[in-house]
Amino acid sequence: MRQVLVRYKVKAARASENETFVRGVFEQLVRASPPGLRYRTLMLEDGVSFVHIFEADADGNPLADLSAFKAFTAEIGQRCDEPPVSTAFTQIGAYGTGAADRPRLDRSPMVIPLEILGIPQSNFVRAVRMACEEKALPYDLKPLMPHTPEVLAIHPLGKVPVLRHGDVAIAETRAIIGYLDATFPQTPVIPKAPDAAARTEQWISMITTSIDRALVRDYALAYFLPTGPDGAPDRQAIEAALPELQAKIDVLDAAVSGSDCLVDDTFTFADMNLMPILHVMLLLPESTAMMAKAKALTAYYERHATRPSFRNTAPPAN
Ligand SMILES: N[C@@H](CCC(=O)N[C@@H](CS)C(=O)NCC(=O)O)C(=O)O
Repeated sequence: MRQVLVRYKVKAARASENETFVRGVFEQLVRASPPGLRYRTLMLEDGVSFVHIFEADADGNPLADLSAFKAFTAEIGQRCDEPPVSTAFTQIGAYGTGAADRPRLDRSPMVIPLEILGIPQSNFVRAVRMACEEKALPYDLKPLMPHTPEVLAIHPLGKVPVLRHGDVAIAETRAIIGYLDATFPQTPVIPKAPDAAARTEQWISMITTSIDRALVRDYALAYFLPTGPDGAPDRQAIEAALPELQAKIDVLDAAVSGSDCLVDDTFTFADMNLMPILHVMLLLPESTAMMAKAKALTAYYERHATRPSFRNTAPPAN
């Protein structure tokens, strides 16, 4: 039998983040149910000292295979004022520990289902779904059109996506992403380092405003929501959109010509915001021709289109 006690003290500002990571481990443990393991985590009354008590019947560590445990341990050193110290121990006696050993999951944000409301064809809905996939967060998709009553109950302008998480309801893609990263800190989709965070925000802002407008609203929607005679696309609107379409594709091509992602080599929410838009561009003739000439942007798209988060969120074809 292996019995180990681990103690450490986290920075006050990171205590709730640490608690969320720990809750994530217990949530996954309940589902995985590895045999021969008894494991408890205690937070001391100072709110920053943690003690983990680990007992395994066999050698090895059944926690090591859990993605939630990997996420918990990945940056623990950076969260700590006093780093983890492990001590082996021998149990002399125990009484009535069974019920107390059971994790209390009722307050865990992981056990409250995440619901994304919005049609899967929406590039913004897909971006939020990609973030959930990258963060390994299970979610339910409710494929609602904009302006339906359930959407309007959350977004006063009726736009999708909106998010429901228990009593919490949030509108606007960037606000949803902020909530997800704060509530589930594993695999942040907005980097923590100030410089990388700011450059990610810079791209999110540009994509959500100017780039989405030029590529999706003014160009692609002229095809998908046609307003021309006999339900045909409005050719005049399409022609009028082409100069800005080309200008924005040029900007994006330059942005990824020297790096793997929009922000250095880290796949952030800026990329998750952009990839669904590029997918739409490759469905339409003028933008497909422009993409073919934008070599760096095409290579960027092809590189990231293989990611499970992108493949698992493909909208239905039609
Ligand atoms: N600023 C919003 C934009 C979302 C948006 O434009 N969604 C589209 C679907 S891709 C929509 O709901 N359109 C309906 C409308 O604008 O009334 C966000 O970032 O979430």
